[in-house]
Amino acid sequence: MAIPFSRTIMSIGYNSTKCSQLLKHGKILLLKPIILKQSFSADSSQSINLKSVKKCYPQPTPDTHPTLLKDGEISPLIHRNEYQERRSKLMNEIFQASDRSKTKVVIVPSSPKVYMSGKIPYVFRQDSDFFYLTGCLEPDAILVLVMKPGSETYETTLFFPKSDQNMEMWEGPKLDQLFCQSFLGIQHANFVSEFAPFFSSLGTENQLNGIQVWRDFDNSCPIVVDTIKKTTSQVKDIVPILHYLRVYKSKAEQELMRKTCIIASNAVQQTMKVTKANTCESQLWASVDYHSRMGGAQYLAYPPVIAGGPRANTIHYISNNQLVEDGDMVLMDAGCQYHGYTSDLTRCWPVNGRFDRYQKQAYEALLDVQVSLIEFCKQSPPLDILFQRMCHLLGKNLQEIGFGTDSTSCAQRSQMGYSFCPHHVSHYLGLDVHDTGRVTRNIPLRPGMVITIEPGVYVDLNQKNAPKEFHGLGLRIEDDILITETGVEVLTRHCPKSVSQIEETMNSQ
Ligand SMILES: [Mn+2]
Repeated sequence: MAIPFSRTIMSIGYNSTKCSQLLKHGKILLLKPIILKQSFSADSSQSINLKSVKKCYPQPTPDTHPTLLKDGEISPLIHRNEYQERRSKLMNEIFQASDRSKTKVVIVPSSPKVYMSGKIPYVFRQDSDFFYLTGCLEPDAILVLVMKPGSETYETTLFFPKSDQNMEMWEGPKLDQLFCQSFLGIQHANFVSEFAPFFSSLGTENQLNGIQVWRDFDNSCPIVVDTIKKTTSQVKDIVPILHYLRVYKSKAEQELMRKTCIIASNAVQQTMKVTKANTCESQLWASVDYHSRMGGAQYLAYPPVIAGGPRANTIHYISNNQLVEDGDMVLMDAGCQYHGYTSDLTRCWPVNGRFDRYQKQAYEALLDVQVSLIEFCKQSPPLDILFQRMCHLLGKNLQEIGFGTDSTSCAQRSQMGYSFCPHHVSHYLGLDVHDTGRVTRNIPLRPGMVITIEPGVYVDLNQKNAPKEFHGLGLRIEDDILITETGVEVLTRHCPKSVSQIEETMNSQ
């Protein structure tokens, strides 16, 4: 999914001193052992045999889903210890960034349940920051981490909604204290109704101005906002720190990213094969959705863009309700979500299975840019430098196939590249499609980051700067890239990309 270029400008503008400090913290995290610990041993929670006392759980466990989860895992491939480590890393950052004489309180709510009408809920999607810290899939809960002055440990509490027999009859098992402590490895668990009294008691104990609150500003959970407003005005945003942790993927997360990219690559490839003239874009949507779910994904990560012919010039075209025609190209931008982790892939192919001369020329000019940029990632450029390079390379390649004029200068070529691709060429990828949006795009790429590389070329029907044979053509090629110690790994490499691979796929059974 392409991201508007204007957001990049905003991210450059975002307090660069603060960003470099955070980056420094990011480096510390990678090099320095974690000093803070949750103030109880994870082993103590494991001594309770959940299986012996409880048969129904609100989310998959190794008992109920042994093919999905190994012992100790809260979500596929992510062990309870990794979730605890993430919380400790976060508190380590807070410890270093705040006044040590104050009680530090970190509050991260889950997503609320949202209804489309009456009692009909939307498909629930967990808040990415809350999921990153807990692995918990339930709505309307609140995670609270408290560190007292002078202490090098912290206490963890999960507040969860009270349920009853009637609610569980309709909606299934809900969170309870035993599940929070034994399965999620959270130290204390209590009802959401106890959140406000708990918070007030911290104030009484330490005097109101003795509390430093760090809240998730991206999640305006009313209970949290109202409670804090009444108690203290010293509130900071936890999101930038969390995003700097999330931007580096652990080994387990890298494996999940591999998996989600393989599923999406296959789903797009299968959809190429069923494309023919007069297929509706919505049917191609159904195909990519079907193959993603059959491949193990839970659902598509975002409304896909499936655009036949000139509709590809609408960058976020998601109506997907027209027929694709013989002689046109189709652009598909789709990705799936695999146990929280998203892929983001774009391919273009000719509806009739053969590129014509001009489609091939423009496609190969763009592909050359995309491949060069992936190679350039080995030099660890920031995303914004990748964008500048894209403008230059795209302008040069387009000039070679007749765009602009022969006298177009080097600077004008970059400007021309930008005019034909007005969106950014890259964003971070992970739990969110446009992942860790509070991390600037002007820091060098480092091992563990996952990014997209997605140059495009959009030639509208009235474009004066392009030969008329290209008018109406809209193309984008997008891969997902893991930055490794030795270079790059193209996670979506299994999806056909060259002209010959695409034609071969479309003309095989
Ligand atoms: Mn994208």
